[in-house]
Amino acid sequence: MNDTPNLNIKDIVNLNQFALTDTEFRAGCREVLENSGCLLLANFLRSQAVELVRKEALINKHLAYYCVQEHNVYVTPQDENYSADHPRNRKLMSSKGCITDDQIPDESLLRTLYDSVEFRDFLSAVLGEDALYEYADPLSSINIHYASEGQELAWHFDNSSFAITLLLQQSAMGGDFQYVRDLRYTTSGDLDFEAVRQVLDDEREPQDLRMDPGTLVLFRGRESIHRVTPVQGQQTRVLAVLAYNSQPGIELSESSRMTFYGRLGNEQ
Ligand SMILES: O=C(O)CCC(=O)C(=O)O
Ligand SMILES: [Fe+2]
Repeated sequence: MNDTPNLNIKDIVNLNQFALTDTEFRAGCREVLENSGCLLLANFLRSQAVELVRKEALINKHLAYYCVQEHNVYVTPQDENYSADHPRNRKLMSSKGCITDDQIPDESLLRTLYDSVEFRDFLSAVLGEDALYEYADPLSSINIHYASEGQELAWHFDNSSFAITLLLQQSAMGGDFQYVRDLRYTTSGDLDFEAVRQVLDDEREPQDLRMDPGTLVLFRGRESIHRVTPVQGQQTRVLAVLAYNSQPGIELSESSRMTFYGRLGNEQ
């Protein structure tokens, strides 16, 4: 027997607090995202839903692919015009475990939420997109990230213009999401290397978002440098990433899939 009850969006999201279809609520969320680069909705998921999805994620943790990646903050190849310790090139280490969309059960509440028209329309309105589409490859739409003791995501900018995450389990200490707003481009359009250097050398205080499980985060990760601090303690930090595109038919690049998942998803 399937022990996951057949739930829909109203059983998953706290709709009393977050009126996803309400125009004013959407406009308020959009304003916060535009003004701060980040929208954080605590208690977005109902506690029963968090518990179900968290348990499901822990059951599947053994499937995770672990990658350790050396990267600069732009996640790009080195630029020989700058020295190795210049902010453009400085090498940082990140590590995490990840399970992919095809490893998430068909009946998962995460999938119900990801596919929900009400939720997608809400996200589109807040992000200012006409519509949002799932990834065309079988791996990249819904991911679950696991960060165990000592693991961290070092300072970086994302490739994608927005990110949507749901924290499922917090670590006892560390595992904080931190960001500094508006760092990628200066008004003149240049990369602001001095500001990045200050962040890397701990000379600039980041925003620290230590959140509770069930929190939804929308984030403009291409414009704001961010990281997840090293996890401390035995409890793994578990986070769902809901990835969408503003165009249909897009696959995550083969090189990114190999780096983050260790496979392409079309083998067998
Ligand atoms: O784990 C998080 O909260 C953020 C993840 C992130 O920045 C990323 O996957 O690029
Ligand atoms: Fe990121």
